Amino acid sequence: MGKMRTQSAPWRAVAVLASVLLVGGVAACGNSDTGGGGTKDDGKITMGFSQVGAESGWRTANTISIKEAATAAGIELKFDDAQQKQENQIKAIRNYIQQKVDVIAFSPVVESGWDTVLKEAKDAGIPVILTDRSVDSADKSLYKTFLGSDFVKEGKLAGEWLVEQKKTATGPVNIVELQGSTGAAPANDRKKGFGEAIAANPNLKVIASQTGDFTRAGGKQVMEQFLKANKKIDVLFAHNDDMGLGALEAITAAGKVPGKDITIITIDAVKDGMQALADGKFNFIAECSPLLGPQLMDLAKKVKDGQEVPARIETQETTFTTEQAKEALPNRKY
Ligand code: GYE
Repeated sequence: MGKMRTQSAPWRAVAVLASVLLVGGVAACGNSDTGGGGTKDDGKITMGFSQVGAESGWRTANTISIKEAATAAGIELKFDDAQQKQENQIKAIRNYIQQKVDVIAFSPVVESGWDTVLKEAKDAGIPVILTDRSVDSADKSLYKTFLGSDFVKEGKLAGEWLVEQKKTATGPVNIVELQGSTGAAPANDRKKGFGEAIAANPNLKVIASQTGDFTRAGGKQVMEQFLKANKKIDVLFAHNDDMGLGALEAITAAGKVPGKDITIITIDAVKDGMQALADGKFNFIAECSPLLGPQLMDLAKKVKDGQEVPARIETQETTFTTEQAKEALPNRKY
């Protein structure tokens, strides 16, 4: 998984040949203003990447992975941080189209509202790769592939663990949920997967569910409200580690012991989250890997060459208990 290809001489020759063919194709679409078409003919790939923001430890690790992988693959990366705003992402994508980059890749902050700009990229002959998060566009020809996690599965794994933990519970188990950013695929899907899994035990009830925007500050603030409004909270399900980490402060400030008085389940498994799990403050984490850079660069090369790529590439992931976190922590990369 995620093998990087170096620019060996035969590879470069293939790339040059492919790009010559591709330039011909693009020029034929009437997309040429300098005779060079929508792509450069030097065999070098330029990628325009629009990142969601810098809201979490996951995102930081993802950005580093993408930048490092681009350098290692010899791909010129144009990078834009959208500060969690769709309008900024659309602006960045339009800039990349104007600049005639070879490939556009992005992690859509929300699922809806991309058809127009994706169509503009398609009309300009620039392939688009979705990474990390997907879009809800009905027209699948608007992008080449989606590389990322199965967020429904992550929510399900979190819920299934809880069902097993609480299988002997005789009374109601009150759950509060910290959702990710409103409208984001991982927020929608993790909520869905978790909800479906806990339906197996009628004692498990989500009594409050609100967005904490995937940030520590958001997690802390919303958890404070949850604690004020609800006397009995047995479980916190946070859609990412950062919100769970923020909630720890609110829980401690309220005089409760995280991991004991309140069972805490999160998603991501970044180092700080894994440390909280190893310390017994969190109880379970479903992993979501941010190390998508190498696979993304590999895909960019293939797409630029006009090779067929699978429409969906799923990231391999696991889950962690406290014992497993203690074991995994020393070698954790992010
Ligand atoms: O879980 C969260 C981040 O899209 C998978 O975004 C990503 C999510 C990740 O802010 O921490």
